[in-house]
Amino acid sequence: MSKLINPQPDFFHPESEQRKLEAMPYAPAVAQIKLFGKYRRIRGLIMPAFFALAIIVVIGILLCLWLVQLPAVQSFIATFPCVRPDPAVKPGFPLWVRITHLLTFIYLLFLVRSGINILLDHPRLYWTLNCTPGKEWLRWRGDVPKNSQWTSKDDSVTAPYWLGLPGGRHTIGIARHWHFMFDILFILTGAAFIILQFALGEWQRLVPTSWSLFPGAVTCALQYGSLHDPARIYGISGYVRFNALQQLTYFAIVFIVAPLQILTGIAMSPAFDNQFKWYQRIFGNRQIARSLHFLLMCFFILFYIGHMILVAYTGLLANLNGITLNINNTSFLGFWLTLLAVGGGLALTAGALSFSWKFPNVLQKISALTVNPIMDLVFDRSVRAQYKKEQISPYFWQNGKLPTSEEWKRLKENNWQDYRLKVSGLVNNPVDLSLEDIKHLTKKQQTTMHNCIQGWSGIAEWGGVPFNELIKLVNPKPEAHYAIFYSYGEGLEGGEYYDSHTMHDLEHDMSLLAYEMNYQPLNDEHGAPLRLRVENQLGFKMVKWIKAIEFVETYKNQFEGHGGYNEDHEFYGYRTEI
Ligand SMILES: Nc1nc2c(c(=O)[nH]1)N[C@H]1C(S)=C(S)[C@@H](COP(=O)(O)O)O[C@H]1N2
Ligand SMILES: [Mo]
Repeated sequence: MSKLINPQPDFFHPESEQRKLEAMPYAPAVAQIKLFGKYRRIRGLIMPAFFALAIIVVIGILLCLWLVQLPAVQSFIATFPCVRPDPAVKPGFPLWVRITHLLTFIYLLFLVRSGINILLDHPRLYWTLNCTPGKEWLRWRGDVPKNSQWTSKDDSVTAPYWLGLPGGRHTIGIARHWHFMFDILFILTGAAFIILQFALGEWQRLVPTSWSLFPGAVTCALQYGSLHDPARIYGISGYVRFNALQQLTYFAIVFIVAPLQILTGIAMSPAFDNQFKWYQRIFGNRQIARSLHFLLMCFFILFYIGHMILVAYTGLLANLNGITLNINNTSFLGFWLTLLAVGGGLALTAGALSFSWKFPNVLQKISALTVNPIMDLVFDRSVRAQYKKEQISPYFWQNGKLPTSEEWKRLKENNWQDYRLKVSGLVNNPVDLSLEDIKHLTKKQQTTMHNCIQGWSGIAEWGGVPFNELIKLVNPKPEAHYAIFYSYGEGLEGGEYYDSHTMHDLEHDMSLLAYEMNYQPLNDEHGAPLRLRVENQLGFKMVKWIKAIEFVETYKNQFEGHGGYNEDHEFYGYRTEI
């Protein structure tokens, strides 16, 4: 098991911001939204927004009070009641409803907390496919300094412990394990809920069966807005059946918002997008899907707040007794049970957080055993998509620390004349290739989308030698199952950067050793003189500044044994190309 790296809080810890400041030009951590073409600090907008909301609420209430006494509105209310009895709806909340309700709440705690971590790893949201700084509509970092080596990892913001899962340190690996595991539970539980609803003939409580629900919901809004409780007016509480507004809202949450959240989540998957290029276009592109995924999360949070306010307003104790124990009285039992559930849910996420930092490798393994097989069923991870020259991104984020070794600098000074790519290990014909040798091999060019695990993507043209050519040249032995790529560059926490790939991925005709990007020789930031392109994989597996390649039977005895630098240090999954 790899040793635990000290968490390095930075969001609320100016010291490590200071560290970044010393290291390079500074993009400050500050939440901003683009309004009328200019970035504005969210903090400065909170008070105005709060006052605006308060004014809207007051005006809304006055408006409703005025409206409900108009004769025309009164006849509308009489024609379209907020709630009417329906013998098809059985009163009360059966056990399976109460259990799925509770579980979904707990899942959402995990999903929101880990989702915030994932979001903040690339703390910028776009409406465009190109992730060009300055084009974000929402961001938690300032401008990217021009002509600097500000990398996407420098750009990541660390969520505090109380907020992120796991807060306290930049590590999207652990956050993804939690997020994906709970995605699966969320989907399974949601599916069970929907199936049970129909199988047990209880769907009438939720699924609208009449258009009159819509005007009925307007009546409910007028009644709530004029500070009346429809349950009292009609003598039918939510325990017996939902009113029109409740029914439409809950229906939308279960049948529209939650599925949309799942669909936008899937649209962010590079593997899925490679396989079904049409799919991300449903939402526009994967960055729009990412923005929508975030907005839907905000919607869930706002819904939860509104839901709790109304639960309290319409009879807190009775409501909580209904949804916890399926009893319709005003004892305090349901209230305590609800506090227990909320506290318990938060305690579970806190436990998960501490587990993450104590046993990151156990989590990595659990995720590999649960998430991977399911993803294998759903995704064909081997498909790669090509793009057109016109689609090349004007801005392509850089990631990883530029090599600082004397050796790399010396080679660069001499224009790579002395560069030798050492290819060794389980091969019949080990070779040392100069850059010229490599350029004399077959050249292949392709335009593809690079997807960094952190959330950004970029389209670029890559030119280089198909990896198959190298395989032909060195003739690997049958027991060679992986190739390890060593870099001149160091990882974020020091030590050699490396990663490994399966022969299967490397044998694909779009796997390249690239020496060209966008029709130019590879520049320093993007991996000079030689980098890897394995187009069905995420960015972190595309080792830059390649020093040597070794064919091996297993990666398990290399470094920490998880197959790559980020797998070792940030606990990424091994085959995580979803
Ligand atoms: N040697 C080395 N290679 C690396 C990295 C690194 O830190 N060191 N970062 C990886 C990550 S996380 C990404 S997203 C891509 C970024 O490639 P780019 O800088 O050309 O965008 O490089 C990958 N290759
Ligand atoms: Mo990355």
